[in-house]
Amino acid sequence: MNDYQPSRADKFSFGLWTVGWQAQDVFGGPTRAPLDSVEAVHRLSDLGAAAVTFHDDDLFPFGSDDATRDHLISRFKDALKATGVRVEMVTTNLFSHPIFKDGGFTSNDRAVRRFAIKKVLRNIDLAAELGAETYVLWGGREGAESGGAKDVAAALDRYREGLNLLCAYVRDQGYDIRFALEPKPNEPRGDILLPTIGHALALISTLEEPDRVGLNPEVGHEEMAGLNFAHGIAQALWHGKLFHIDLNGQHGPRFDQDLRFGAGNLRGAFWTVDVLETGGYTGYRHFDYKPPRTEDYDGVWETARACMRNYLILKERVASFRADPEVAAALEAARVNELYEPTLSEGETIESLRAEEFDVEKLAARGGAFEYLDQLAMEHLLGVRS
Ligand SMILES: [Mn+2]
Repeated sequence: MNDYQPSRADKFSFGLWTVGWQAQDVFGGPTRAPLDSVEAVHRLSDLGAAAVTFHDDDLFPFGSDDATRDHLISRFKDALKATGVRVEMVTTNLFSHPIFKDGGFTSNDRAVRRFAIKKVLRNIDLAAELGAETYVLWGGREGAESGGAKDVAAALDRYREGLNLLCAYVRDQGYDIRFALEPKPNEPRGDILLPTIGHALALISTLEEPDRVGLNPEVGHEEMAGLNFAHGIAQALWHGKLFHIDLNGQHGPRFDQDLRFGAGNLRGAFWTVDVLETGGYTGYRHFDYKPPRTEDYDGVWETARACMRNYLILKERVASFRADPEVAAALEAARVNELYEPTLSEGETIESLRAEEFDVEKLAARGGAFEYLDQLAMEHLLGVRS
């Protein structure tokens, strides 16, 4: 009997800002007291997480003097050492302080852009010191509310310039760090630059060192735009660009809900786990969610436990779907395997294809047999087949 108890080998990871979110929102102040990063590390370790991640400002307040910063980093390191929890990813807060109200890398104000890059560089040094292999860039404030305020082409020039600078810095320092861009369509800005996986992939292809930069897609961010997350990460994997992932839950197009993983679009979560477990992703299963405002800290730890438990339950359900002989037959009937065959045979010329006669009516009349296959998936997800 699977007890869905996570172990370090499952590579579950949490942002300090997730369990540490004090639950302030647009309409009201915090409902929870601040959470000490040291306690977060210990509690997540007890629950079975393997790693934590953070923004610079999660660990030491914006503007901390060096002594305060060093002290807070030092006690955090002690907690890592005591628990065996590691830091796998680090990121920069370029969105909370008012200086970033028009963005960091793409602010119209050149001095703000220079300050933003300086802030990232200092935190990359810390990321390298802590052994993080991924550095995430979420440009939540890179965008606009109105048409005339942002020249998008110029903003993309500056975005690219910033990324090229960071890549050169990491190369020159010899750091073993890759960057991962996190797309989001809107919120906090009215319209954010690099709104989807596809937009971000296109920008990466124009960089001086594209191999150093990939993606950190987030479930809710794609689903806010009505997109299919499993398809998005499958394409990112196909490009060799799924460097990291943010797992959470979302109920379709609306504000960013940041629910625990498995809540919201459950069928989407099933196919997401299917892609991660069968598509060759070897990175951390990172949760970026917000325990709802209704919860006290008992509720917070329950959501963290549930993120990992839901992942392991879905992993088991996906494995049972993939191992079912009836599913294998249904995949065959749905011609899913035929898609692996190249459309032209080896050595075949386009002339033989042009010479071929097709029975169009017969081909058009063929059923796909996709619904039976999908029903089998649903029944595995619902736990009535094993
Ligand atoms: Mn995220």
